[in-house]
Parts: sequence; C-alpha cells; structure tokens
Amino acid sequence: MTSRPVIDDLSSFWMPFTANRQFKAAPRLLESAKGMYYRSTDGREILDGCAGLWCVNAGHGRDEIVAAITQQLSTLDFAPTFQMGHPLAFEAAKKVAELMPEGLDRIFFTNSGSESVDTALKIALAYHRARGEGQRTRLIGRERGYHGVGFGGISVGGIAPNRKTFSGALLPAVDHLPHTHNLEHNAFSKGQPAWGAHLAEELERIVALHDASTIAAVIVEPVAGSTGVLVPPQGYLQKLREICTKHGILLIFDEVITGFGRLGKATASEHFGVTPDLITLAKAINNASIPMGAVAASRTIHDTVVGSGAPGAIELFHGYTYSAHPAAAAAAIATLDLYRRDQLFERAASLAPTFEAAAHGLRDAKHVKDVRNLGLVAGIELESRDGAPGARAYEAFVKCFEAGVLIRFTGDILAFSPPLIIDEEQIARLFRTVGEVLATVQ
Ligand code: PXG
Ligand code: PLP
Repeated sequence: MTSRPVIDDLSSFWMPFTANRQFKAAPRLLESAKGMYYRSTDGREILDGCAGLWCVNAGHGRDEIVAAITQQLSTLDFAPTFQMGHPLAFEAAKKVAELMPEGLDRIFFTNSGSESVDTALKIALAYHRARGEGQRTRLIGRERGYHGVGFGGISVGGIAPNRKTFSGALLPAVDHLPHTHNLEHNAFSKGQPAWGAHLAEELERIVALHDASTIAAVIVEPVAGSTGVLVPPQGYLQKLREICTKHGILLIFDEVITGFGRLGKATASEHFGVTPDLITLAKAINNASIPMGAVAASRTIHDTVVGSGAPGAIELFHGYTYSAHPAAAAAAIATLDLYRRDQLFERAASLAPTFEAAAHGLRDAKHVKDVRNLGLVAGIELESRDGAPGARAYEAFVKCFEAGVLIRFTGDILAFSPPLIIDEEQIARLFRTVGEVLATVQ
C-alpha cells in the first residue's frame, strides 16, 4: 500500500488530551486499520494493544459493520428522534437491552461516554424528583474515577488534573469515595485483589455526614480504566450495592470501557453478579465505528419517570440531536450481532488466563512495581522517574509504537485492552515487545 505524504501543517487541529506542541513536533499518524492492526502513515503495521481507545472490541474495519453503515447512510441519513422516530432506533435499543442485566432494559441513546454520564446523573435526579424526593440531589463519585469530560462527569470524577482548571465551576453537591489502589496490600494481584472490600463501607460515613435523604446516586467504574486499571477488591461492589439499596441511593455503573465483552461477559455487572440501577455505555456499543453512547435504566426508574408526566407532556427534558442516529444505530445492530455470531465475549473469557499469564510475565521486568488484570484488561505500573512523573511511561509508549505495538499510558501506568479478536501469538508479541522496550527505558 502506498502512503500519502504526511500533511505538513498540523496546526489547525487542537488535539484532545494531547501535549499538542510535543506531538506536532514528532507526530504519530495512523492511516488505515484492519483486524488487529493499524497502519501508520510511514507504512508500518502496528499491533493494536488497546483497541484504539478501549473501544474497537471486534477489531478494525469489520465488513459487516461497514456495510450496515453504508447501506443506512444511503437509505436514511438522518431522522429526528424528538417526537419522531425511525425503526432502527428501536431495534438497536432492543438489542442493547438484551445484553443488559435483567431488568435494565430501557435504553436512552447518547453520542459518547461523557454524554451517557451526564444523562445517567440527570435521570437519577429526575427519578427521585418523580418519587417526591426532589431533595436527593447529591452525587457520590470516587477518587481516581473517570466519567468523561462534561461538567457532571468531571464533578463526580476523581482525576485531579481533569478537575483542577475547572474547580470553581464543578457541580456543588458532590462527594467522593476513596479509591481502592493500594500496592502495599495488593501488588501483583491476579484478578480481583483480596484486600479492600471494607473501603466500600466509607459510603456509610458519607451517608452519615450528608444524610441519605440528600443523596441521589453513587457512580463508579466497576473496573477503573482510565486512571490505570484498578480492579475492584473481592466483595467491594457487592458491599456498595447493599449500602445503596439500604439507603435508597441509586447505583450507577459506568461501563463505558467494561461494556461489551471486555471482562468476558456483556457487562461487568454480569461478570461480577452485581446489578446496578443504571449503566452507562459507549465505545464498543458499535465497535466505535460511529460516535454512540447509551444509558441502560432499570424498568423501575424508567416507569417512574415516564409515568410521572402528565398525558401528552414530555417526561424527561433531555436528549441529543444525534440520539440514536440512524448510522450509529445500524452500526450498533451489526456490531452486537457480530459479537454474538463470533462469540467474542466467550473468546475474551477463554483468552483471559493466557493474557493474565503474559502480563504477569513482566513482573520482574525493569521498572515494574505492579501488574494487575481482569478479563482482557491489564495495567502495568512503573516506578516513576525522580522528579518526572509520567516520563517513563511516555518513553515506553513511544518506543512500543516505534516497535510496532500500540499501548495506552496514564501517569506511569501502561494499560492494555486489545480487541477481543486477539490471538495467543499476538498476546505474546504484545507483552514481549513491552518487556524488550522496558529494558531500554531510562
Ligand atoms: N466513562 C468512562 C468509564 C470512560 O472510560 C468516559 C466515561 C467518557 O467517554 P467519551 O466517549 O466521552 O470519551 C470514558 C472514556 C484512556 C481513555 O485511554 C479512556 C477514555 C477515553 C479516552 C481515553 O484512558 N474513557
Ligand atoms: N447549541 C445549540 C445552539 C443548539 O441548537 C443545539 C441543538 O439543537 C445544541 C447546542 C445541542 O446540540 P446536540 O443536540 O447535538 O447536543
């Protein structure tokens, strides 16, 4: 394949979550992708160790999805879903609902994870208000949580740099649970760490402080992704569920990353056997082929909100121009069919032990101070370089890219979340490359 010359002016695109000046001085540009591989503009094949941004779970350039989108765009490019509809919106919702835990079968469509989070938080407030408990407005997130970049999401989120610049304008009634990261107790845990379930009891202290009657919802990632892969301690999520139920607080699982097979089941909720009241989704919902997100709400929440409106009145004053966009909906239907046909969730489950062994094979590699994993997610935490936090992981990331492997990093943690179509040889190559690179990293 011939490569087009790299465009020589990169200045117009203000890049998201990027060191713009550093990047533009030495850009890394991807030009095409198929299956497990990207191709860079300099013509190299790059093994995708992180499914793009944790989202291309069925692998790149799947013909079935491309065909569904193409066909849809030439048939019905756009249709409003405010007081109107189109059939694929309803079909896509049904397909998503079929994969959710029992009872969470009412689906609100958005265009991203950030929008899903805002939507879920607003639904939580609307639900309590519809029940006559409109004073329940407080939202509880968790330290190190990532819930996207809307004002709602950064307010309940717990990633300090994402909040700092905007700290004067965050939502007013928010508190945070402590995070569960503790290497003294949990370093090199395989799967769920044994220590830390008691950290969920901090919710009781928060409830005692603010009173349950002021709290609408708790939102957590079942497995925290963005912050660097924090797997919940055994029993932790169950405890959160119990405490929320006891106090009438809604539990929201942000499954933007864990959704659609990452842990070997459709959802983390199913994997852990813990059912929240609301689930936020995005990314792999349609293999990231067209922007789309969703919130799965329990029948109770839906019926309470929808039942509270006067006949003929709009029940929830919320929605996006592109909610259930026809092309995104078509892509979701094709993607969810593909997951089932190719049994990709089962594949993730059966590859998980190989993936775990390969990741933990790096426990003695240079700079490594922790390896953690669950399903097809792993994090490798590096000792930070003195006075330069993040520099070591950045160097590893760049060197891996040069060696033909794409990984993610956050701070000094490397993150792995390959497409679920990865094979054993590719898993071996992924971690072997990282080991070789770490040996050369300063
Ligand atoms: N919630 C969670 C749990 C997420 O992981 C969002 C919400 C926001 O989704 P959108 O579609 O608005 O980006 C996310 C997104 C990374 C990385 O590599 C993670 C995300 C996005 C980009 C990069 O850490 N997660
Ligand atoms: N801003 C303006 C001026 C708008 O008219 C709209 C939607 O009509 C929006 C923002 C919201 O856009 P979206 O529905 O794509 O989120």
